[in-house]
Amino acid sequence: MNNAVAPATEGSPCGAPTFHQRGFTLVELAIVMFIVALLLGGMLLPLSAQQDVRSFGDTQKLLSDSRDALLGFAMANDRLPCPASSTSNGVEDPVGGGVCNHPHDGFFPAATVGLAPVDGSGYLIDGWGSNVDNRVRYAVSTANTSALTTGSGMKTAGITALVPDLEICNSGAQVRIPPIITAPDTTSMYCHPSFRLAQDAVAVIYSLGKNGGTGGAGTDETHNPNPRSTTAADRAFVNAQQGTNFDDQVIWLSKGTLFNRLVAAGRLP
Ligand SMILES: [Ca+2]
Ligand SMILES: [Ca+2]
Repeated sequence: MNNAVAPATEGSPCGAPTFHQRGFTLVELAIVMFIVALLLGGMLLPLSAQQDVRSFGDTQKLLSDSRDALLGFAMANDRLPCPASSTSNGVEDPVGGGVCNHPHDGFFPAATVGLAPVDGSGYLIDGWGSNVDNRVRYAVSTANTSALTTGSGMKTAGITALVPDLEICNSGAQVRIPPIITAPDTTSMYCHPSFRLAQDAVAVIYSLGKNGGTGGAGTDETHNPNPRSTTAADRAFVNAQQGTNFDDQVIWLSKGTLFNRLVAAGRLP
């Protein structure tokens, strides 16, 4: 007679295998949630930063396209367009050019030049949003009694006599008041020569950047006309290092580039 008995399996009176089945403890749940929170936080920050990079890049490309559009307009019309005013719906002011009503504190004339994307009022908007603070700004030189914005004005003045006068400083602290200003001239601000990026620009195109709705009154941004600027509009603009106090995106059209294209197109001299 075989009296051998199969060894009992632990916890299984009838011999079937079982597993320990229990839920997570509160401590374990807390640890898991903590790790998930860390992972989500780590993902959200880069996503926000990625959006900023995209907006910055979109705006840079838009500004570059705007400069190309100015060149195209100049070749077709023998002049640059005047900036749009805050009420002209993206159309240059005045229509037809000549002496601009807002040479240093206007908007890119998207409707006149034919460039998009525009907001509901016809203004070109940057990559940071679609409200009024995202409208692309544009300034043009008034040199040679507005020859640059007057039909055939450049040809009449002569290429060697044209002296476009918009200045770009790399620091707002270096925008200077000339020793002598002939009243009522309010457009003679200039850059200290050691802090000057350009002094012969014919046009400046810029975005107020990510802080367009809140910034603009700092040492650097206040020199680029904006809703919170505390300085009068003038011919000097600032393109400082990108950072917490300056996020405007500024490009300009040099006289060399403009004249080169006009000569190549047979419009000058
Ligand atoms: Ca800004
Ligand atoms: Ca200025």
